[in-house]
Amino acid sequence: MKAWLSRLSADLKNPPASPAELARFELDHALPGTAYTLDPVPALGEGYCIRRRSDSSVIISGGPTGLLYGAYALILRMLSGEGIPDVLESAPRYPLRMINCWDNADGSVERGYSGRSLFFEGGRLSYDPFRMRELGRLLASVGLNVLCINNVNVHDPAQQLLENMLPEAAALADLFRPFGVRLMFSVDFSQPMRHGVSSADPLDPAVRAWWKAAAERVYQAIPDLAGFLVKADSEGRPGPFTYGRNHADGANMLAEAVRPFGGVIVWRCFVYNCRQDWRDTKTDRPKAAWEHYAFLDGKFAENVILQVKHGPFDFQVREPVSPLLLGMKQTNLAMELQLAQEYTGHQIDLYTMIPMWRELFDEIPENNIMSLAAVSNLGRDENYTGHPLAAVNLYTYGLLAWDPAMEAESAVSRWVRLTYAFDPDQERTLTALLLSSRRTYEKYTAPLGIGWMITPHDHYGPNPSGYEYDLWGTYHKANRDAIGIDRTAAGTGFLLQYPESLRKKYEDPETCPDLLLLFYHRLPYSFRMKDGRTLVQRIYDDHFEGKKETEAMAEILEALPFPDPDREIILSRMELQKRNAREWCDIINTFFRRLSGVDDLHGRVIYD
Ligand code: GCW
Repeated sequence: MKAWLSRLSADLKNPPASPAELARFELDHALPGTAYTLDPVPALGEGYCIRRRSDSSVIISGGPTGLLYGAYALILRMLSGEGIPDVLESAPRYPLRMINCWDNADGSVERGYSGRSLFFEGGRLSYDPFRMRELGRLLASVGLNVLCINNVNVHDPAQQLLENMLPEAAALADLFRPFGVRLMFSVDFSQPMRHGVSSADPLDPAVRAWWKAAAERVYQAIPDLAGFLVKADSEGRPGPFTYGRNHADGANMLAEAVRPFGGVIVWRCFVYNCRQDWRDTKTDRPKAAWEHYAFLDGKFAENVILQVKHGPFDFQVREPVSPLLLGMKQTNLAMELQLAQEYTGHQIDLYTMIPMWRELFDEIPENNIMSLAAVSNLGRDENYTGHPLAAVNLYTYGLLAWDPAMEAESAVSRWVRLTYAFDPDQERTLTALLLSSRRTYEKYTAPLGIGWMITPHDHYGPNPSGYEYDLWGTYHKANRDAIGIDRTAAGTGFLLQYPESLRKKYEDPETCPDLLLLFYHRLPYSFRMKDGRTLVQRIYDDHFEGKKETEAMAEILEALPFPDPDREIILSRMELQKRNAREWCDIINTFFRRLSGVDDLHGRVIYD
């Protein structure tokens, strides 16, 4: 079973070429016997309006892609048994709803847990056109409209996307076009230097000319390319800093090159010192993005979008919202999420993300961000997401990118209904399990917002001090009395980057939410939590609970009637998750008991 896709029955061997014709094609196959009219209203753009008439036929009005989105909305609601109200009007909140693939030209996928790349193999584009259409359908059915196909770390020969690989990339764009999905490419900031230009300095006229010519060539081949995605001056990637320029200089130079063609530059803000000395207590990595970008607010061209990871660190299980997403009012911002479960269980452990995303959206004012991006969890595996239940993250991401007010429970239960033919009790059981899975994972891994107690590099399984004496700026500084870094004004001052209301809430350990305590504060193990428990007891309790909940989840999954091959994959991965939860629980608890010398109040087993 391929997520909700199996509910769409039209054969994609030779689908129509335009979104509106595709809408008709999908409707005729998925809802035979339903009388409908497609009513093109260009002004509705990507939006649609579905109205039921008295004779129970329906009329779908919409712009060119709106008709397709309306068709999918109708089909999926009917097939899930949800049905439609008399009038259903909808339009996406964000114009760009992006998927960022970290696929390399050699066919590997950075942080990929679903098999090899869907697009590349052996240094060239290599794809199955049928699967590309299926992927187009998968994305369009939840309203996603931009697909960046290559890794932000642009390794050789991925630069060729702008050159030798361009004709094949144009053919790929043709496959996605009927689905309203536009391609995007990650580009290497130093690319002109491969062509005899002596620098990549954004203010050098030769560099500017090179990018203009490159953009012209690329847009001639793919006129609707969404634009370029750039990781610059980050983790060894080239960028404007080499030339004493700032990131507005760099981004605006590229923006000028793509502007005539309606393209955008999505510029990532994941910039920090990844060669920090652990002895250095002045540098505090979460402060980095703000320090690099906040002072440039208002200096970026109109077609630049700064893409900011949702938290100030890097996709940890729990982080506060990045202050940059709250602070840059004169700049187009995109929030970057990560569907790939890099730190969150490698698509082995269950981790449904929408409860976490809800917390983020509830913290960010409505108008602060204009686009969303998510790192892909897709790959060449038959089911696309490795773990069949990881597809819930792609589906709910699409729903949220369309409507950020979407409620977690209804989004997840819709996915369950579309994916499995369960009875209502089973549906509720699986929905509840998925919704609780993030909290469970959080409980058995690094405690209370401290992050980073994961095995270095690979990022699966526990290693409490694996990053402690390393150069990535991710330290917990646990000693026999206390743990954490003081990020208040009295400490590193990170909290000063927040608006006052949030700063106030977080700066006092008494008002700071428990689950973020160790992100902001250095606290003794004897610190009293709001419910009276000590910090260290809370850590023990969470870990024992996380392990127990995982065992309970395994029993629940075993009892649900998943079809094959899902059942086999789900149950075998659950065995691995149980082992992982046990390992985390025992190692983290042992780590804290050895340091603190404090026993568990309830006498449970913690190792010496
Ligand atoms: O956390 C790091 C990941 C890298 C990734 C980087 C980024 C694509 O471990 O694999 O590189 O983030 O987001 O650029």
